[in-house]
Amino acid sequence: MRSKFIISAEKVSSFPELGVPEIALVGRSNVGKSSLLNGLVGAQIARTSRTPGRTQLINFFEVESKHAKFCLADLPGYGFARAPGPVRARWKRVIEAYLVQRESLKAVLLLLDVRRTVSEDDATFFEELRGALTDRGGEVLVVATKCDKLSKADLKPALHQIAEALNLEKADVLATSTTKHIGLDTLREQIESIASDPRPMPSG
Ligand SMILES: Nc1nc2c(ncn2[C@@H]2O[C@H](COP(=O)(O)OP(=O)(O)O)[C@@H](O)[C@H]2O)c(=O)[nH]1
Ligand SMILES: [Mg+2]
Repeated sequence: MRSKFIISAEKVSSFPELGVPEIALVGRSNVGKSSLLNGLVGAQIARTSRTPGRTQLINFFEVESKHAKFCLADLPGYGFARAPGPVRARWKRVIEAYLVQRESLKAVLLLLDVRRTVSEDDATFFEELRGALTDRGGEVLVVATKCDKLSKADLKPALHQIAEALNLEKADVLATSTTKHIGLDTLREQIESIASDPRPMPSG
């Protein structure tokens, strides 16, 4: 799989026009977005960090595999409690502009830390995302991250909790770990299948 960093953009006018289907990663700061992106493409192209809330930009990466050519967009983390109001408000504007105006967007991966209880904010955000995506023929994939951090006995109920909070079937929550390479092949296949779907996106 070949991958390369394209651009960091903070406003709609700097989003790249790549002419390929796009899949975005969203989730709270520190949930593992950049790590998952690196795990999916098998290269350290997205910067990971121990300091939450640093990326306020959308980072675009172009990926080409045997089966598909697509773009991955690493979105800034949402919901960091310590961020001042204006920062959160700005985040919301950037994300909303992105979701509404990004015609090539085919799917959003919503990442949730498997150890955290899904909050009402998370559930609301999921519903909003799903509404925005299904309106345009896209989809939201729910990805539980850092599954290596729980014992086998604790993992099952944790995944169940996520599914229940979002009104999903258990099978709709994909368990992943970048450190233990869990779920990455499955997710990669799902992304490639979405990216190579010849059905055109509804326009407008
Ligand atoms: N144990 C474990 N740690 C992870 C995993 N994914 C990410 N991390 C760690 O979580 C921290 C935040 O990851 P990062 O990808 O930068 O999160 P982002 O802010 O959502 O982009 C880093 O210290 C990563 O090494 C995982 O699957 N397992
Ligand atoms: Mg990141």
